[in-house]
Amino acid sequence: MTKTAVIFGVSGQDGSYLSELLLEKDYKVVGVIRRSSSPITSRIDHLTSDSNMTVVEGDVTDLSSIYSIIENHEPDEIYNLAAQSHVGTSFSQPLLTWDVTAMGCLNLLEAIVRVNPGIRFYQASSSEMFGDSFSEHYTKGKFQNEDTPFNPQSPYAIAKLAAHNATELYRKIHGLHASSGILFNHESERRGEKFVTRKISRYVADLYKFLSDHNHDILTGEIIDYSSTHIALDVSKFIDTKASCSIFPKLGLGNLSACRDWGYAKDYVEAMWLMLQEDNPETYVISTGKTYSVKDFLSAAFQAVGIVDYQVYVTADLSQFRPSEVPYLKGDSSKAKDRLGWEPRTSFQELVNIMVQSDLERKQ
Ligand code: NAP
Ligand code: G4F
Repeated sequence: MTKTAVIFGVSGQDGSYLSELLLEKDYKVVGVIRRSSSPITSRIDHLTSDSNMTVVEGDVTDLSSIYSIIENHEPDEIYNLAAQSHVGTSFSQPLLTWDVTAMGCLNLLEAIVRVNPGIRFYQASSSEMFGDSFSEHYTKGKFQNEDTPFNPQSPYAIAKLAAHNATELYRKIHGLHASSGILFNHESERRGEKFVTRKISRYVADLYKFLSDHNHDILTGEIIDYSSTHIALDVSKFIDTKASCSIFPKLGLGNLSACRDWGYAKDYVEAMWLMLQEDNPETYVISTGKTYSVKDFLSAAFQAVGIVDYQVYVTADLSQFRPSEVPYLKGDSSKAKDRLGWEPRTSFQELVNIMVQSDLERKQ
């Protein structure tokens, strides 16, 4: 029988990949978007002609809209991906972050209990909840897993932790099939432009385009034909670094030392779906098990277009440093591997290349 899934947060990075996955699996997908004065569906526009895809307006802070959606569409599964998901922004907008990211989840759980407790529920929890805690003291390994204590370091993480706790509590006290995925950072060519990886991949593509367009002025050595731009092209030997970085605006970044466990979003939405297919609801860490610094990402992204000395293009932007930081994330997703058969498929280098390549194509 055809299943129906409602996705809150369908217009975001993960919402778009999850919609694709569920449509491939012959689900009817009901995607919930917020009312907006301008279009916000660019990530899902390619799906809206599918007869199994419906887009409706709603908001997780508005319980009446949640009731209507559940009553009208009678979903088998609800995925809560809706959030104010930018950690930096949560310091300047803590109350909004709380309302959407914490209360939004509670609203959904309450609606499920009252309308149909049989609906399976996925909560998008976050490795950000671990904050500055890792399990070295507990397991002698510098990684986080389902047993690592949480020590949130931002209003966003506090809100996510409240939602995570509520999901586990409603599982216990109401017997809901409510699962929580503690997902580590996952990126893609659809990543929001304010997150550090996308900020870097876009900059690299813009810089590359600039260097190509201005080859007569700032490139030294042989003038080359950039019309067949591809990622392996080594531009480094053609660049007069001094000249180009004095003309092209630098990339302003905050803390470059933070380490993140970066995976590919397309791999991660599969784990969300797998959790809801299990007989029992659970909490799972989803990660690659490898960690890289922001500096490593910078270096890899610039090298993808053949630029070795990324440092000359980067400058400190004080506004990007956070009042408190999560210094180190590295997840252990053995539980997901054992129980769900889930493993990441995309390496760090592949991820960087996918993102830079996509931004280069967008620029051509
Ligand atoms: P994203 O691109 O920022 O998407 C968030 C989605 O939530 C957007 O569709 C947004 O709509 C929607 N939204 C915001 N406020 C809403 C409201 N009041 N009512 C309904 N929808 C609302 O985030 P993502 O990267 O896809 O992540 C998906 C979820 O996983 C988020 O909850 C995020 O916190 C969590 N998470 C992400 C990562 C990661 O590395 N990507 C890791 C762990 C957890 P608009 O388009 O209108 O803004
Ligand atoms: O890309 P970010 O903003 O991601 P962050 O803070 O790790 O949060 C993301 O991952 C979480 C999972 O752990 C999600 F729950 C959350 O929704 C979001 O998707 O920052 C990554 C690191 C941070 O340490 C930040 O301080 O990069 C550092 N950074 C340095 N310069 C910067 C910048 N971050 C941003 N956004 N912009 C900068 O210019």
